[in-house]
Amino acid sequence: MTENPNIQSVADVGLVGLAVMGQNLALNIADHGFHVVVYNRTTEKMTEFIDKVKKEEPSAPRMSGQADFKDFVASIKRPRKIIIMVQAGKGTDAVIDQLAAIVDPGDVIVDGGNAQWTDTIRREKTLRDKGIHFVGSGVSGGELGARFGPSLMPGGPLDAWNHIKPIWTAIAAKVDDKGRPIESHIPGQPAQGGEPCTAHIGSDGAGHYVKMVHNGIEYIDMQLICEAYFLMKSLLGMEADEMSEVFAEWNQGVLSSYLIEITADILQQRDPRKKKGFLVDYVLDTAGQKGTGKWTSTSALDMGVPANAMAEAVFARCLSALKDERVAASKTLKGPKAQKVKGKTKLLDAIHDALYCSKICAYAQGFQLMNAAQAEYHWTLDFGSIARIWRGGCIIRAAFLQKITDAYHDDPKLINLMLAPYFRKALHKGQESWRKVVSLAAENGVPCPAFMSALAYFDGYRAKVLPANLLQAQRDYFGAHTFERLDDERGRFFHVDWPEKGRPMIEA
Ligand code: NBP
Repeated sequence: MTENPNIQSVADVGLVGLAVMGQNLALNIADHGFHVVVYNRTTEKMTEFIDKVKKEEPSAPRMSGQADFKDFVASIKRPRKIIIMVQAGKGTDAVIDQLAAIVDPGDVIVDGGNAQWTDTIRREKTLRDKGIHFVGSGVSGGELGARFGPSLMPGGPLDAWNHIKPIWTAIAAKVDDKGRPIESHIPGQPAQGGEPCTAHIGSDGAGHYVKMVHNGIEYIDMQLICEAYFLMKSLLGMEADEMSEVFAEWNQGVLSSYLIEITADILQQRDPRKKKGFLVDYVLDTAGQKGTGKWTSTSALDMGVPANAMAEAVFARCLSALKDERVAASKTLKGPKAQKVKGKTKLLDAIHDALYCSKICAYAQGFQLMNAAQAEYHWTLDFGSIARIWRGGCIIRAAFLQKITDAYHDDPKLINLMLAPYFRKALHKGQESWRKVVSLAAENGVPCPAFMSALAYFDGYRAKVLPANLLQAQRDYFGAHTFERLDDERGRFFHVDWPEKGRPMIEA
């Protein structure tokens, strides 16, 4: 690259993409003492950002902007470290192509967007062939996480990780020795000490895969909380502020998590427009989605992993989006009318247990999926470490994750989280209530698909016998797909000519 002689290579790191995530990540990096140079395709956004930083941010001396792409690259110290925070997909490819044409072998490009892991595998290989390091790093925690400490899931060559490790460990969320987040939301005064919520996940697309599963778990975690809320509302007639208190109380126990905390907060907010009632009761009941939940479920289907509850959470959003159809159907498709249930405290405790048991199943599915993916893509994933870096910064941060870390620490070859003694005990203790809640919901016509599929997963996983004998017989009947026999060794396949249309059965 022909460099502009007026540009000095002073920046420790460069960042491309100044929408909400890029701006916040740049500020977080500068807060930690690194000099960041930023670039954005639309130059005005960059100049506006730099002007604002100069006026308001304590880290301003460590932030600069460049309008010209070559000057931007030239202003970074070698080996260059360049973070991309642009729209996933075509936007990321466009920036990588621009960078690949001018950076040098040994430089490190980091994609912090929500890339699909297969794209990351492709990009890593293309850049490796040119001698350029590529890291696909999951960044979780939304805009606040990016600003004050996200959970970071980097994948790629170990060499590349070692280059970005000082920055990544500095800017990541921190947890104390009990796994509790240490937070500071004061610009220029980041949280001190603690264990950083980042670790090298594995080669090429491993980081983005794990981030995708994080989002899949986020979908089901949210759906389960919404079902608990809906049961309280439908079967106990509770008002939002009363439910807020229940969630706040649950946040002190085994369910303690960011999502339960924000639920308690949301439910107590009054409507700012009407000045009466609660805001949540005015929010239209249709949920959007950006695709990572769908990717997780598609990946589970591709690999034959029974992540039914995770998929259910995606379908629940799809069903919610059919608002007009649902309103019309509500007038013609009849079902039971939800009856108010007596024994409020007892039912609330049962909903709590149903939520906890379903959550265990959801996480079991997420980890089962990552286990299948590591075999498929030749990664070596450390599940204890993954749970550890999700304890702070990210949307699914929860006290619960420490128990997952402990479970994999005790048994690194654990094949399903439900089998770990701690979780097995919790499932045994909570299942009676869980079943009661699910049957009450069914009897009263209250939809709670995630509670139900999680329970079906639990019962299916622990079933010595399933009706798949009949299913396989059906397959052999119409398609000669063969079957194995209970009274013969595994791997021997049989076919019979079934007595279709009166023919006698012939063992083939
Ligand atoms: P967006 O995903 O909305 O992307 C906007 C940025 O991409 C702008 O800087 C825009 O530049 C740039 N861009 C686009 Br669009 N096409 C480009 C191209 N062809 N070449 C160069 N730049 C291009 O921003 P975001 O919400 O900050 O998210 C950034 C990344 O982080 C995404 O991959 C997202 O999925 C991921 N992520 C987001 C969140 C979140 O909570 N928002 C959380 C975790 C991860 P312009 O100004 O010139 O249009």
